[in-house]
Amino acid sequence: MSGTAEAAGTTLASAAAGKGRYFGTAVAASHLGESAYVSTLNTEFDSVTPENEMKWDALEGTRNSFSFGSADRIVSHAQSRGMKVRGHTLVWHSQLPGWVGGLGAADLRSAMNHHITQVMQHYKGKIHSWDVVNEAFQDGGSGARRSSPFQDKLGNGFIEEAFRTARAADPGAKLCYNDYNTDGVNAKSNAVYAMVKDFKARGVPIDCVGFQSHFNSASPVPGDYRANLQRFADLGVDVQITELDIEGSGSSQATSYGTAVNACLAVARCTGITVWGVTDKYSWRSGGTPLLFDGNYHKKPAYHAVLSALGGSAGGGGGSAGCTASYSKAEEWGDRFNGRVTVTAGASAISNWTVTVTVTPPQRISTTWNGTPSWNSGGNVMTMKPNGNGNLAAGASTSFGFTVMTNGTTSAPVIGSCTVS
Ligand code: 9MR
Repeated sequence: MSGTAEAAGTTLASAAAGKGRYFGTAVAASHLGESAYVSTLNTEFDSVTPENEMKWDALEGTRNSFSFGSADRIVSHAQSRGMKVRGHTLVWHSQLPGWVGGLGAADLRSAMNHHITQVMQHYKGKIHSWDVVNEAFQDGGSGARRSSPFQDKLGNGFIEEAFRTARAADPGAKLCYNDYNTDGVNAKSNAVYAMVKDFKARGVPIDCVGFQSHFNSASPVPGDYRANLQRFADLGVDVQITELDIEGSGSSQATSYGTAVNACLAVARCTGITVWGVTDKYSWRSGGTPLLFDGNYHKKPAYHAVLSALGGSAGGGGGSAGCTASYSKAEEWGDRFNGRVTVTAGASAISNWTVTVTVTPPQRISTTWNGTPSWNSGGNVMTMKPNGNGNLAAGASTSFGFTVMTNGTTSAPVIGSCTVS
């Protein structure tokens, strides 16, 4: 099918494809003339989400006058490269032109349905999933709907109506509800869960739920992220990570990214991951350097952690990290399994290295060999260094091993990127 380099899982998209998932990014039409941006996009990703170009204000700033130019540029770029497109977003309280808020209820209803129909028919057959309704719930503990022209004038039923209109407009597109702060189990995600459950029970057309997954130190990857994705999947919808970014740097950012990717991989109906931009320099919160490529399009430790979690590998070249770490499972018994991490030096010799291994509690690492471990206070993150000297010639490899007591949880460990120290 694809070339040998791709088949080996040397890019995010090819590694994710090996796991039956897509790996996408938000894209801005204004950067499609920048060659480093485009080559990173084309090499690493197989799905795109227009970051702003399909929002209501961009497409229908004036009533019934549609401007598809910028969004079309993204869609045709994607189509020419065989990438999927996520549509974002049809009905949202933000980036909504002023004229919409000025309408009375009956007029607003017809404007909403007209907008959905016109936009979806324009892109019919070209969008794999649409965020039909975005961010309709309030933050905090109330579980209430967020105030918006749609909510305030049409009531709760606007969401259902939007999904029914969307199904009629493009029956081939998956229809998603998308939100943030719904990544773990909490009052807001409980409210979305109740809505999806009700939609499924009553036959309201919904196919997927998007979890935006904007994380930082105040809002880290939740411990019950996987469990939350799974409970939605169990309602009979696909789940997608739609806007992933994690503020931070270095190995802690890398570990968080690995955890997020592993959560998706552990849920059979988690069909793909989209990160919210290609490079830190164009991120909506660039100060937090939340993405996988730095401002010079160099791969960050977070990139290597994602690639490794997806089962891919940068190969012997090592990239900018100086060394790479790859994981394989070895022996397995009823209550435990052995893991092996192979550390490979990059283009230059190295004399020391560090790799983190994170297991999912209640898993515990009981034994290690061929390395010197240290532990975080929770006992689930092991930092491994070489025994004695860590000299490795350019391209040379060594490996260490460990035994994971599953305590009922079989998830694979998350291997942080290899750092030369
Ligand atoms: O990344 C988008 C940024 O360029 C826009 O200025 C902003 C305007 O609201 O929207 C950002 O994208 C948002 C997305 O559409 C919905 N979820 C939250 C995203 C980050 O704010």
